[in-house]
Amino acid sequence: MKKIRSGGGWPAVLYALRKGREAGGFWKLWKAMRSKNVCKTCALGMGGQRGGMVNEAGHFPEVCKKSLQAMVADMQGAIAPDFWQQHTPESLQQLSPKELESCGRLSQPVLFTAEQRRFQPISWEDALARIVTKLRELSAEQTFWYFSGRSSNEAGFLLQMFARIYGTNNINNCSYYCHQASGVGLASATGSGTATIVLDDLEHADCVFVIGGNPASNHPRLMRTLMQVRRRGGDVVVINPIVETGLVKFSVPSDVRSLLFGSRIASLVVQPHIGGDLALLTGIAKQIVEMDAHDKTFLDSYCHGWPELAAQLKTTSWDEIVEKSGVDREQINAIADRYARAKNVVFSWTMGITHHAHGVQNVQAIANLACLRGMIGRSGAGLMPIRGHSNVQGIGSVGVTPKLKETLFERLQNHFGVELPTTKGRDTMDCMEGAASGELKFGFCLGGNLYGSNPDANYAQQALENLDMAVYLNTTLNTGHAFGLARETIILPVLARDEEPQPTTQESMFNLVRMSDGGPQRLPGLKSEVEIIATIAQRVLGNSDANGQSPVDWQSLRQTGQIRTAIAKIVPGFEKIATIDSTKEEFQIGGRTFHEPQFATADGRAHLHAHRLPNLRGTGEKELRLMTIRSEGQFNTVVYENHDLYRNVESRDVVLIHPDDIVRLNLDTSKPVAVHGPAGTLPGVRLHPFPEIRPGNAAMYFPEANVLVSREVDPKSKTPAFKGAVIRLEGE
Ligand SMILES: Nc1nc2c(c(=O)[nH]1)N[C@H]1C(S)=C(S)[C@@H](COP(=O)(O)OP(=O)(O)OC[C@H]3O[C@@H](n4cnc5c(=O)[nH]c(N)nc54)[C@H](O)[C@@H]3O)O[C@H]1N2
Ligand SMILES: Nc1nc2c(c(=O)[nH]1)N[C@H]1C(S)=C(S)[C@@H](COP(=O)(O)OP(=O)(O)OC[C@H]3O[C@@H](n4cnc5c(=O)[nH]c(N)nc54)[C@H](O)[C@@H]3O)O[C@H]1N2
Ligand SMILES: [Mo]
Repeated sequence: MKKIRSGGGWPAVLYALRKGREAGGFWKLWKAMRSKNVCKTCALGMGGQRGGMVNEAGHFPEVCKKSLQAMVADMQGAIAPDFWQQHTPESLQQLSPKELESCGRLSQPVLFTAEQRRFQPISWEDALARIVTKLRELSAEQTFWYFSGRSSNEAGFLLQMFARIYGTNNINNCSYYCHQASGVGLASATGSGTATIVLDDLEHADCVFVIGGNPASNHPRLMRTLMQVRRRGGDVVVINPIVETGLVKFSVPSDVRSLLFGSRIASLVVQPHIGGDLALLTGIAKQIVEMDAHDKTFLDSYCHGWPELAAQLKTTSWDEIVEKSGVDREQINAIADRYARAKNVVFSWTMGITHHAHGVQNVQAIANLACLRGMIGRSGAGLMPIRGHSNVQGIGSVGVTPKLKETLFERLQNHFGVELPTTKGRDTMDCMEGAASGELKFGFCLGGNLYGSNPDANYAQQALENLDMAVYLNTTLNTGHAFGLARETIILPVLARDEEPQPTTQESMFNLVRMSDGGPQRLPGLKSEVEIIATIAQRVLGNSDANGQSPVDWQSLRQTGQIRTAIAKIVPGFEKIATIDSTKEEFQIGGRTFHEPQFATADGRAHLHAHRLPNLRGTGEKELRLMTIRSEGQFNTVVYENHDLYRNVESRDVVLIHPDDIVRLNLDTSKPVAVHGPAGTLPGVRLHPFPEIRPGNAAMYFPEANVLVSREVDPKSKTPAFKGAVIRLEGE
């Protein structure tokens, strides 16, 4: 394989043409990509009413490989009718995530039973009747409801509302395995759990921190913005245990100069140890104060907790900071110098920050750092968690959380005249544990791959197998359909958002609510998520107009416009969604973007948090710290390509390890190793010498490496430590 020296560029352009062929013609794909629907992949916010491939600042064309991949996957033909005769769950288990995805679109409901041990197609009527019967049989507290962030606000709102009226708060979304630590950390600092800025602020920044993420591969459309920061003479500071090729140099396909010559992205790359960020961020803060570069007026006037933080920074020694971060004083000073001289600073971060047992503290430390120089609560500066799924933020906003915010709870009760449960509700890991213990008997998954996204894959399999019934609403097959099989498992095929008969809405990571028009159905036999949910709800709870059993008119809630009317009245900040059908006006949710130093906390101030530094893990003689990461050619548990283009890795059964560690651990690169992790062992793993990673640390691909990762979660956010595992390698 030819070594890649920059991200993006011609390979990305050629890829688009190739994908066009797969989709049955470039123009067909182009038309699909340009339709007025929100992009299906990440939450950076493309598409909607401004047209496909247009970003929130109106820039066109904005496109990336994975949005093409996702589109082409949805344009596949249906799974062949004889597929279910040919495949047993055991044979599906032999297929890779890539092969499963390539089987085609799910196009008819199928049922698996433990007695028959195979799937068989069933009618919609039969599928829905089985689900309804089971829900009537069980008590609500025996059920849980998992949502991925691909569904619409309307489907999310409707399903959580049904589950609550049915009687449970066991409602959660993939955010618990993703940005939950950002939500919890930000809410504790600013009073709102989302980004404090809009895209335009980023366009005015002269320094952007990219911490614990690889946007070149996972949010490539951010790269144009980062390129422009450099062109304006600003700094991009990258904090990552890996020197990611695409963050060093990137060719932005939609910019001629960049496409031809490539653009330098990072002005400084600093490599902490995995889990070393809290120490590093503390070190930068300490240095800023020692330089007297902090904004005392801002701290005194607009922050709470400065004296405590100042004291903590003072008493935390430089030795401890350097040892626990793995970054020396000179490098810490180099970051602090850049921070101190910048006028408008944006801090961005992703999973390298949240996937830790101290993820919330990591996020709070970033917020501390921003507050230290008054880089929050004004234009051009602020905090930006770079979200994953295209609508993961919206799903959370409209109530897909175990406990509802008080206003939402009260308004939902009053609007529909219902009484909702006041129980605590279970987060995602708690649901897995409830399934394993037998307390939970039924799981309903609106999209996603609950099995594949879990740590401790063997445990996840056993937990799901222990359920009486699992219901999966999906577009394509994934590993969850092979390994996450309850005694009775029903897969329901759904329409993707650009095939929906009615408009739906999504929320971007910049708090902008956008509308997708939907579009023609590509395959017969599929139903919209909203239709399925409304049907089940109506049959389980009864309809208000039919027999008066339920105060809710589920029949009318098949109309997404009716759901929006309810959302407008119930969800604070969403008032404008009521008229979006006629106005087509996409809008910013109020009370989240802070351009004034007036925060959504009880006292109106930003809250600072003082932390003790956690011990660095994996410092034993034979140990390595492991992060489980994604490649550019996958979208979460869906693998489109086996090679990792930017890291020059050809297959996924590898551990990325520094050559110094190969010597230190006395390993032989020609032989496979067994990787021992806290939850299990993975045999037959090949060593991939990788000088770009900080020695002492290793990387493997998610989801294949999930058997190794333990169920340890951050106590505050309940997010698993997907990046904080300690492993040992053993020659085979
Ligand atoms: N192509 C593609 N795009 C995607 C996705 C995808 O699967 N594929 N998934 C989407 C989703 S849901 C999400 S959440 C995002 C995820 O986007 P990212 O967070 O960028 O993805 P990961 O691969 O989990 O993150 C790994 C990055 O964090 C670094 N890292 C790991 N541990 C640490 C640490 O302790 N400290 C620091 N500073 N860095 C660390 C790794 O070296 C790597 O560069 O991407 C979204 N976009
Ligand atoms: N070890 C390790 N584990 C991780 C991570 C990690 O970095 N390391 N990352 C975590 C993160 S950040 C996340 S977000 C989770 C991902 O967790 P999930 O969101 O649960 O998983 P995905 O792989 O994104 O889900 C893919 C499936 O969604 C379905 N789908 C696609 N579009 C639609 C649609 O429009 N409607 C419906 N109903 N279904 C649709 C397809 O059938 C596809 O198979 O995994 C987490 N797990
Ligand atoms: Mo995510």
